[in-house]
Amino acid sequence: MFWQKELETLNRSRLEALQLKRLRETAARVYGKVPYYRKLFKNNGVTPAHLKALQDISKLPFTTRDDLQKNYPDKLLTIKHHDTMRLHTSSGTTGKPKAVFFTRQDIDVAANNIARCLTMTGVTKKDVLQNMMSYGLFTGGLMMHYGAEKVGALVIPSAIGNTERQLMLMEDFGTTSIHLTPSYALYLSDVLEKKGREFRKKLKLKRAYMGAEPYTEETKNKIEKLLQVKVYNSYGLTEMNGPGVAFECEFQAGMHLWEDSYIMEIVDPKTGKQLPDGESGELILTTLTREGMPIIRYRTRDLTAILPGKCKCGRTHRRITRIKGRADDMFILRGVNIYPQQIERVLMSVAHVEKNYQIYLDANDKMTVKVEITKKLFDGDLDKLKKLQLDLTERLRAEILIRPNIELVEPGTLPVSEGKAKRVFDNRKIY
Ligand code: DLL
Repeated sequence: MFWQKELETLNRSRLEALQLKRLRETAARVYGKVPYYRKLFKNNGVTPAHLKALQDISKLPFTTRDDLQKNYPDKLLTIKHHDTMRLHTSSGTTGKPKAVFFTRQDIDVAANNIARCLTMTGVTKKDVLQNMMSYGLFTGGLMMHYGAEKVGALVIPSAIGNTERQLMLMEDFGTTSIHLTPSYALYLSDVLEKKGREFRKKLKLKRAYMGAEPYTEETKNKIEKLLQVKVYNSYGLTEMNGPGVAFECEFQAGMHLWEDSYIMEIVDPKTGKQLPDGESGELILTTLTREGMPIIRYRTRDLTAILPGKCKCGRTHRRITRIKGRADDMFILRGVNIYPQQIERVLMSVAHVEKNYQIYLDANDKMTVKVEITKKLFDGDLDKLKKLQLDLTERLRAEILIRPNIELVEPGTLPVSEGKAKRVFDNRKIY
């Protein structure tokens, strides 16, 4: 099923012509209205007039997470503050978050892309979609909500948590589709299993849209079996409107990325050089329809590849593979994006803690931080250690919103690495 058949199946030459037109408009807009972008363009010796063909995008500068943070809160806006309608921020950045503003039109385009995603997997106005992602600054709640409403489905904004109540709502209101993170899906499966087969038979559940975190094909298969649903992969990021950037269709052979809204490139994460379809590298995205805060060549740091060839569904928008990893050291734990530097900053602000630390993530989504204490404290009394442990736990919880286990270790126990230290030991096998 199609939401906008003509646009979704537009032949490649028309689609690329549309991309070029929109790229030129977007480049002219940021060049004319955002001093920071004008400076970046000038540093690259380029103006919007250099964009003669789609390939000329490689002449434009990249935008990084750092650029967004430097321009916090609103210096990348191309319009007046009062013409924006909504703010979302990305979780887990060191220091200030990445703030993204939306106009009415921007929200409408984002919701429309989500409507395409849901429709291609069979959702209609007869469906009931229970949105189990947090509502708030995170895009997984509100953006999906708007997209599902556009289709006309009944949306239950249940948000994450309170699993017994989630199951009650599913039963009472005949939920057919759920939207959730893989980590919450695993938890939900556990609770559902405990309720027994008879309870599952009462539910009308058919599909689960899963994203916001990396997960493997194995996890997907496991959840399909436990929840008895079809799981569709959904990729997106706050900087690019949140969910609805790329999504699996009914054939589930990669995720279609909506190329009339974004130009995608795959580059070598080290050199920034473009790679051909089929090769893995870092995904770079340029917004083509954003009014309030367009972003040029954004370095997502997500590793993937463009799948060559046509999809059986007839859509011409190319597909990307499941996300294969990150080009930086960010990890996502229970839906929260975390950078090791955040943890480091907290540890370094506390007395009696050495510079060396390690972060362990285990299969049950638990996080343990091993922290070396100073020699001086090690000679001291044990009560002091308990206090320090508690203090560190609380401070970290306030920073990353997750309560870690703190393991204090003797000075000199953690290996001192030569070169780049390995801080994160991810035993969850998610890629
Ligand atoms: O996670 C937006 C979203 C909400 C996507 C709901 C899908 C569903 P952020 O919090 O900004 O936004 O995190 C974006 O999450 O750069 C990836 O590293 C990761 N990510 C998102 N979806 C997937 C996925 C939302 N399907 C970051 N597979 C991205 C792997 C994903 N990683």
